[in-house]
Amino acid sequence: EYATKNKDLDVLIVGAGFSGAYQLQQLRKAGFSAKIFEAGSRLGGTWYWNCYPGARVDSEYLVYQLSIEEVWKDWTWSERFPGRDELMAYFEHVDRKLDLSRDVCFDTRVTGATFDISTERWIVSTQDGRTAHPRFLILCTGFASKPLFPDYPGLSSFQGVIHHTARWPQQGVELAGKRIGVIGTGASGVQVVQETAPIAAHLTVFQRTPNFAVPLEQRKITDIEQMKLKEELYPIIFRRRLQTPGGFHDFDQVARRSLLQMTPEERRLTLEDLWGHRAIAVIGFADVLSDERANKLAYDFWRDTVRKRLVDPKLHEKLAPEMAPHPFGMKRLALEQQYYEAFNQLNVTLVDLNETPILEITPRGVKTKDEVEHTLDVLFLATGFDALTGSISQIDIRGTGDTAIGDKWHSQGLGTYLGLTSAGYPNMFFVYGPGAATGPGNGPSCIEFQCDWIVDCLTYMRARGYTRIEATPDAEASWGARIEAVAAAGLWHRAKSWYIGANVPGKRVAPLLFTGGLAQYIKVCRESAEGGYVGFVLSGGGIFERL
Ligand code: NA7
Repeated sequence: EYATKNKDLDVLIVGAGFSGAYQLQQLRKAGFSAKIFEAGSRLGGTWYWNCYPGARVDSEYLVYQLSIEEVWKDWTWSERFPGRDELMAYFEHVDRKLDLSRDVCFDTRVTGATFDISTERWIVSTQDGRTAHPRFLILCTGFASKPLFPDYPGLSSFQGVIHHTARWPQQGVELAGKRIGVIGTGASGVQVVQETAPIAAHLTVFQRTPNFAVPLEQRKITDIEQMKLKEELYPIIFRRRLQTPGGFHDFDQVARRSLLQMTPEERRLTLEDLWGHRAIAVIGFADVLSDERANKLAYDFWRDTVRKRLVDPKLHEKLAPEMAPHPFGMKRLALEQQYYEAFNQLNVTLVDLNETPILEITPRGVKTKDEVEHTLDVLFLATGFDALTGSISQIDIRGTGDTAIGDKWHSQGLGTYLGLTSAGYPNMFFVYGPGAATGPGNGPSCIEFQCDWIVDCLTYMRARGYTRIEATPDAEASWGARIEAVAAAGLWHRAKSWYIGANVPGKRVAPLLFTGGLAQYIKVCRESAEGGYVGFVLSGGGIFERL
């Protein structure tokens, strides 16, 4: 049992998704000892937990993978946007290639961590009573690991099957011929709807805000394509994805152009063309996320396109309203496959929660304000997450003061330096969490950069005999101000999204991400490192005991 007597552990990683897996591999390569504590039973992170029917990644396979050659050189993707099962198989492949599991404790949920000033090590505790004493703690907990449950009365009285999408049973639930309900129409809700509409006896969709979903444009990947990628293109794509705002490799064409400045004809043709293969790139135009008029042009095109797909005109205003309830793209756009066509089916009902809010969950189903009881066998809670900060603050983490990090962020607002660290919590890093270029963009791009940055930092410390690193409060304050300033240039504050914490009742509303784009984010992080870790205090006279 290494975890009880591991005084020589350099790093404990929490979480074994994309970040944890890549972080472990890169730390090993650099000669650090590292272990992972993972709450789930397999590798996969968000893909382990989100096993609801229809779960699928909405980043293209080209960029949504690890850049490690051993891994990609003999892995074959089947679809442009892989489904959950394929992603889980990919993680098994990653494990076979890199032998990660030998350093992972599965079914091990980290509940607390305290920094011990005398030893300059973390004391990490788990739900089942184990502890670890690493020099460094790296939270690879992702942006969406704390589900958000609605607080409707009677939730526990429901006699059918009820689960949050991110806590769907691994063994699945029989759905064919069932009366199914879905609360929430974010990316998860949209996927559940399009997957279950064809098989449900009846599907009732409880919608509070319409999703501005755009076509996914799925297709099979050919052998020739894969060969070409492996022979020459993958390394180029992996380098390229760090140079773009969203961590994709091909948005630049769009990013340099202004939607507003195009002639109506040019705009029309450009958008039509985009819709055929890459509709999501519409939020990449230079002005769509920042200029209200450009944003409206994008919305109007989207609305008119969706309306053409809806048979019943009464659905127009509900699914694609004349006036957008919030600016286009300020809540994450889902990528859909026949989502709108589902509402043309006779067995699908849309309940608008603005007209008829949910009063309570009853043993038989969902009761709305019009006194209708929607009887159901299965109820999906696709209600999202306490995103970004929740993944970290659900762990009782205490640094040099006695303040849990969640309390710090709740009372003072988000405090991170570079979205990698927080002042008062030495030797702790987080990946793909708050304060970084976490979204809206491609996960693995940001993740790999951050993990590499952390390994470089630890290597730098080891070479110079430092045992402690901590962000200064000043550096944290100026990074916070920069996040605010960059976000203020966009329209983000005008939507109640998880990007700003507005989806969680009672949560402080403020930008939780660096919205200046990945390339810009990387530049700032590199500048700190190249200047000898500007904004950090490094200390400790000793050397790493083990090395
Ligand atoms: P999201 O995107 O946060 O969506 C949650 C949905 O649930 C959204 O439509 C919410 O409506 C709705 N919601 C939340 N609470 C309630 C209550 N109490 N009643 C009714 N409806 C509610 O989460 P997802 O899981 O879909 O996606 C998360 C990310 O994962 C996604 O962005 C991708 O990056 C992958 P609202 O809009 O707040 O009115």
